[in-house]
Amino acid sequence: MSSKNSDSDPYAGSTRASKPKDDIYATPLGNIVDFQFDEKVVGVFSDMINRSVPGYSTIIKSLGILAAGYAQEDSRCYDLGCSLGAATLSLLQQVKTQNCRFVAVDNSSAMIQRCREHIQVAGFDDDVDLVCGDIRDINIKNASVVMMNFTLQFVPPKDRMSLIKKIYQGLKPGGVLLLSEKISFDDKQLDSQLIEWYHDFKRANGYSELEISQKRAALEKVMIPESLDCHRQRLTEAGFNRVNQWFQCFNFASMVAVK
Ligand code: GEK
Repeated sequence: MSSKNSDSDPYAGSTRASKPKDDIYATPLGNIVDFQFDEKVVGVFSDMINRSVPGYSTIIKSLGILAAGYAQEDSRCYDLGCSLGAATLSLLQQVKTQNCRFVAVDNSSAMIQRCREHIQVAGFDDDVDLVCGDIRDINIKNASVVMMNFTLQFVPPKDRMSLIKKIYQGLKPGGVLLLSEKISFDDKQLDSQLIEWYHDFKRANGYSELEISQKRAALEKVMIPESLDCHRQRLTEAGFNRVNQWFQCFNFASMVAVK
């Protein structure tokens, strides 16, 4: 895999590289509807995720570096819940293994459309299969790398075990699942403290109290965080040999699970 885009910005070169500001929750909304990855969100997504996920750009860059150590010849690398393709682009820039096929999946057609533009502008369209579909329904096979970068938290908890088992089955021996999630803490005091620090992070990034509270209400039923212990137990029960946490900033964590 040749590195066609050496810039640290995964979307560098894209005509859509500018980041329109996320002001979706800046004015009072009478009725707060459940959060959706629709056209409106897609238009501001790059700004939204960079200002809302602590360590996001570090995680994206690190995913490429980690994946490069696990990608196997003649295998597939999956990005489940790819959004605009930031993690896929990081892998495309870092993975040098021969005959790797990249599969990026998202169930938001608006995301997939914009992701396609980013992949094309970066010159990687021949290397990536873009799938608009639910990650609970797709087949995973011959995989050496599977990424779920802040996606599992949007899958209903009752479906998470079967999804993790499916990923495990689709991975080759020595393959890896790279999982990032917002996390909760069983200790209520600690949980509240981490949420408060996280809100401080959002304030420092320019979000108002109104934006923070309205977004929180919109996500309440849609994004369900779990504890690190819960993730570890599920991954181990699914069969993963080694589970390690490699990153945490406030209540956001990244794990690596090896088959
Ligand atoms: C990144 N990984 O930039 N099937 C397919 N896609 C889904 C599903 C599902 N069941 N549920 C949610 N999504 C990205 C960021 S964002 C995280 C991931 C966030 C998709 C959804 O459409 C969205 O694009 C993505 O998962 C979650 O590294 O916004 O906090």
